Amino acid sequence: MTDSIELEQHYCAHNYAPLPVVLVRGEGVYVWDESGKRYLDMMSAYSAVSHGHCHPRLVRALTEQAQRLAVVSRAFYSDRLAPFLQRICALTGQDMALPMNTGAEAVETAIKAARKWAYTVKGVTPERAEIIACDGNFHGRTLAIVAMSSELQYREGFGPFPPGFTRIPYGDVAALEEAITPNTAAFLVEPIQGEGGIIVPRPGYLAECARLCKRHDVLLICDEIQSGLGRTGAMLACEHEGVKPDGLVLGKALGGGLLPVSVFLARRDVMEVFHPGDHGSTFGGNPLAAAVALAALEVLNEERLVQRAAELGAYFMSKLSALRSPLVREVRGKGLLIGMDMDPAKVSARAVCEALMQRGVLSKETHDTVVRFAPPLVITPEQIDDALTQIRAVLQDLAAG
Ligand code: IF1
Repeated sequence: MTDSIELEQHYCAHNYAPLPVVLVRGEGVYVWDESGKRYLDMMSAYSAVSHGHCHPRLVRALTEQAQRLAVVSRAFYSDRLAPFLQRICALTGQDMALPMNTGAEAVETAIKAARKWAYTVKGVTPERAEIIACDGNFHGRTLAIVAMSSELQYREGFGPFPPGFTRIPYGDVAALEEAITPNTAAFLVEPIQGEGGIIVPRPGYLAECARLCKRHDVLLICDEIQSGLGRTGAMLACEHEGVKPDGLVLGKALGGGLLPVSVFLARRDVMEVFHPGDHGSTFGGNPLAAAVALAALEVLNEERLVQRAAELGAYFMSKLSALRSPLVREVRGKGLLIGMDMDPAKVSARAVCEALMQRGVLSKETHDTVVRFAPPLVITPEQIDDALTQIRAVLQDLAAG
């Protein structure tokens, strides 16, 4: 075992079980370990590195801004925040934005906005607002967010949880209709569930939910922290359904793979429930994050990363399906958010990931059976072919073994 692994195991909380590889450098779709071995990154840090590792244009934006002005708090204006928020509102069709740092912080912001909108605009009885979420959701790790989780491990030992959350089966419109009450403030949903195992709902699901929410004056809030910013082959996954939500949460790739940037976006009447002093964050909207996020949005456009995700994702999924491995139950996903669901009676996703690591491909299992393939959107067809060569070999070896 290397010193780095021993040291990290000694000093770092064991809240993850990392694969036994110590990464020291990243460039584009590749990362290198301390022995100099190169790996093709099929994880992109859970879709935070859609632009590729250390994208030169983004590193330049980071370093130039860091030498000018980095963090001033929002006690003052800066010349960087408005251009970023203007661009992200134009790209998403939302009226206003509230900048935060991590995805969970932006989701918490959405929860607070929905509740305050319910009390002050919709007229819900004070302290009685309800937010509906889905089984298999993942929206972050804070106590209010984990209060919505159906994953026992995310909840065990962390109660008591704040009230006001209802959960329904994912993909079930009738269950949503059933769950809505006069106190319902919002329906919070991932257009495609990431941690839940790359679950793509049937076509029409999100659009029907949007119509239902409109009919009952319930805010539809889409968590696109993982599915957004081109990952599924559209700027936002909800665009595949022609849906414009009342609220939207973005994060991960918004920071260009360099630093945490997230944002809650919404209709003006929703965002205007926030008055000075209601909510905030030391680093939220700092000039450094805003400069990098604006550059990340520009690179997304200039390098046609959304179109690449659509074209290369379709190519990758068709080739994965064509492997016809007896170990694979299903290949599913959208764009370059792909899950290969393994038959647990035959092999674990962890074993596949460990074998892929030996062959220079880095991925991570989600929910025991699913191997996630979510490479940086800058990946080339040749690099996908290289990955497929290794994936095919691993599946053949494991099937033979
Ligand atoms: C972990 C995966 C999990 C997210 C969606 C909000 C957040 C996330 C749709 C919170 C974060 C990360 C967190 C990380 C593992 C990873 C993840 F789906 F991407 F694989 F857990 F579900 N909404 N997802 O995916 O954003 O606060 O982390 O910036 O916690 O283990 P964050």
